[in-house]
Amino acid sequence: MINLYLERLELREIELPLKSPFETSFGCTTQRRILIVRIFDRTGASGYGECVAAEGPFYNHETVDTAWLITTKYVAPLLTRAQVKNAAQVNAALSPIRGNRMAKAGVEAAVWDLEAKLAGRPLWQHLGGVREEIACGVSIGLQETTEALIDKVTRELEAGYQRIKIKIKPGRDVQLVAAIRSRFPTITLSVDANSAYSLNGDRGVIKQLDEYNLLMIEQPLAPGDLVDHAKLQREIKTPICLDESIVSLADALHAHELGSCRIINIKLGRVGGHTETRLIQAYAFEHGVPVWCGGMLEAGIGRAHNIALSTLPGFTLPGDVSASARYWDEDIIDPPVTVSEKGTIKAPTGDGIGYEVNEARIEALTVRRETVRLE
Ligand code: OSB
Ligand code: MG
Repeated sequence: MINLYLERLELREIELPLKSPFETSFGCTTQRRILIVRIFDRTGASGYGECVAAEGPFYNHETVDTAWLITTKYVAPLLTRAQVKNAAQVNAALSPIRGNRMAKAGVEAAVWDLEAKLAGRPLWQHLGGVREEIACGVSIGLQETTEALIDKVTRELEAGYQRIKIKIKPGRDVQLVAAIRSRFPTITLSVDANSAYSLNGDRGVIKQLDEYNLLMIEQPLAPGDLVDHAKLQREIKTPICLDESIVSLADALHAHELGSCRIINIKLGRVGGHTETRLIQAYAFEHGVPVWCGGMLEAGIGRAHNIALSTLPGFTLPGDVSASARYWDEDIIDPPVTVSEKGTIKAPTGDGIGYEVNEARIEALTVRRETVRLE
């Protein structure tokens, strides 16, 4: 393979309003602030990444502003010093930085896109993907009323999505699931609590949820509570899926050995990039733990990276990666991501992320920019 010579990193913040507010147990998002990373090599070729840090430190500790600082002040200098020659070296080059995995992942992903483009093949193939089509589900936020929720579920099922996930929080959980189940007794349904419950305080509610034939209960307890998740998993038949708790291969290994979950949600940003994603999926695959790709309300570049990684062998469950039109009036890639009637997305055939990045639209949406040299 040809060597990479990275020349500069260009960071931008764009503002993109969501079509409708997205509410979880930790808060409500109406407008996204999104960091776009573009990395150029000496020949002028470039690759794109999207940093999935949110506006506030509520899903995890990172934010758009911390990711900006970490990227320009620490990630770029480490990358410069390491003189990486290929994308697989970026993860190790950035390992001196603790945490801040979303900041690292935005940059790492851009290098992977660049490398795949230089190699002249789709990123999904470059990463070792094995399927040309990925299975899609949707994540539906908390709604004003139960009727509004049922309406949304109905529409997403009509669109063909293979799995419905709803957000829950204490006080808005069992009755929502019961309402959906009485209307749709057999659909593939799961819930995501984003760490809103505690083992001792909420055992009763979780045991009630256990009676609704859910595909999984995602992240019921706090991110650090692998031991409590293991206790809970022994008490319920529904598989626990961990999201926030798993930020590395080591976490996946510990969670599996403790019995803290039976399913893992992998997010590119949360785990720090494509290299860590591949390590986690390979470990999970070897140990019979299904994985799926989560979402962070990404614009098109992040969505394209999610599509690519979802083609890896372990990704056997429908993910949260869905159509651009569910989020945005107009995405920042061409064509936008679309979903077939059977609830699938076709992996693109073009080089790298495989979607054209709409540079004019990004320019028009940019509110902040900075360029850092990498040589
Ligand atoms: O926990 O999966 C989550 C969105 C923001 C933060 C955390 C989560 C989510 C989602 C939405 O569930 C997934 C998506 O549609 O992008
Ligand atoms: Mg989640």
